Formats: sequence, C-alpha cells, structure tokens
Amino acid sequence: MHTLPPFTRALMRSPAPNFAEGLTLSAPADAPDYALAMQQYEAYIEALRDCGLAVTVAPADERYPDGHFVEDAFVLYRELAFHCRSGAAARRDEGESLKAYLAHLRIVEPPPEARIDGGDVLFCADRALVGIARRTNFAGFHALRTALQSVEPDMRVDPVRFSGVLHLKSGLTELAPGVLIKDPALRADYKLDWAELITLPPEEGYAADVMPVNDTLFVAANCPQALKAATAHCARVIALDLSEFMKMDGGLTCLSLRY
Ligand code: CIR
Repeated sequence: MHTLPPFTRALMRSPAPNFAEGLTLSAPADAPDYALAMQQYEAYIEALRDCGLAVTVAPADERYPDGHFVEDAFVLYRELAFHCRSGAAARRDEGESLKAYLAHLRIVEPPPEARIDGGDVLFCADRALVGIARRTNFAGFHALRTALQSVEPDMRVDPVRFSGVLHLKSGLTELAPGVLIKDPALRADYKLDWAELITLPPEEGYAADVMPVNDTLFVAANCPQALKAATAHCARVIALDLSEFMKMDGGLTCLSLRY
C-alpha cells in the first residue's frame, strides 16, 4: 500500500437526541447522557480542527439513532467512497444522506448481497484487513476488495474472521506504522506476527480503537497503558473522553470519516 496523502477533511454527523436508542451488544449499566455526549462530541470536533482538518458536520437524523457513527457507512480511500451496507438492518440506509457530502469522490455501490460496516475495515502497514463477523460478510469483503484494487491494483486486502468485539477496529488498530494495538477480548483467525503487537489489559480494551490523524494520535482517555504506548510511539497524542459513546459500543474512529 502506498503512503496516503495527509488528511485534510473530516465528515461527521451530529448525534440525535434519541442516540441512546441505538444498537448495543448489552444494555449499558447507566443510561447515556445526551448533554454530556454532545460536550464530548464538540471536544472531538475541536481536536480534529486543531489538527488542521476542515470538519463538516451533517445534521442529526432521528431516524437513525446510530447515524453519528459515520465511519460504518463509507470506506474512503483516495478518490473512492465505497458505500457500505450494514449487516444491521436498522443501520443499512444511514449512508444515503451522506452521499451529497461525498459527491466529489467516486461513490461505489456494493451488490445487494454485500454486507459491510466501515468499522470492520482496517488499513495498516502494507494491507487492508476486513473483519468478517456480525456486520460484514464475504460478499462485502469481495466487493470492497474489488473497489480498493480499482484504485490500487496491487493492494493486499485480506479477510479476517473474528469474534469477541463488535467491529474489527473495536479490538485492533494501528498505533504507528507496523505497530498494532489490541483488545485481549478480540479473537482473530489471522496471523499478526508481521507486526509489533501491543495487547492492552482487559480493563483498557476500549482503547484498542486508536485514531491516527496525520502527526497526531487520538486515544481514549483514562486508559494509562494505552496512553503510555501512544506516547512511546507518537510525538503528539490527544486523549478524548467518549464515555457516552462507549456505552453505545462506539469508539474513537467511528465518529468521523477522515480523508
Ligand atoms: C452499533 O451497534 O452499530 C452502534 N451502536 C455502534 C457502532 C460503532 N461503530 C464502530 O465501532 N465502527
């Protein structure tokens, strides 16, 4: 995989007041708080703007309580905008109203049987990994691989069957080139011995979803081991508290599309 140009933009969608009606693997112990979620959301936007990105925030859409997790609706790579169709029926049409914001890119529609959530797609080192579990099927993987290879014919795109977390990136992301950070809850049917692997303690598993933005690495707040690993590998680290989104199984990367 060739080096991507720096990110200059981010697309986001404001959380709707009914965001607590979104999907969860298990009901949160405390109900998510909308006012606090919005404060956390504003801090996230400001942090991306501090990195020099032009951030566009689409209006909330109450039809989709998970609609602010925009990363699941598209995979962006260079001029490609691959429109994902979630394995969760309730989320399958979330991307429709985002297309207008991505009209300058080449939007690719998958075939009807393809299921995919962008949260299952990890670009790292020399390859793209596509998690196969609840939300993404092999038809989705094949469609995305074809689309990515239409941009970069020699790109390595591998399927990764996994369990233990919602999305592949909930449990595995790239902290620095060739360095992966992992939630011990993730079980993946894929060799990771080509990378340096940092496995977090179980209580910090949520912090396995780190977000590199040019020269800055975003990590979840209140996770000391993850912060230590981040600062060891990256000169500029921003820790963000996303407690209210975590209650809805959402991590750092899923709140924005960076490109
Ligand atoms: C869902 O279950 O789909 C949402 N409540 C959370 C989605 C988070 N997305 C992500 O990690 N990529």
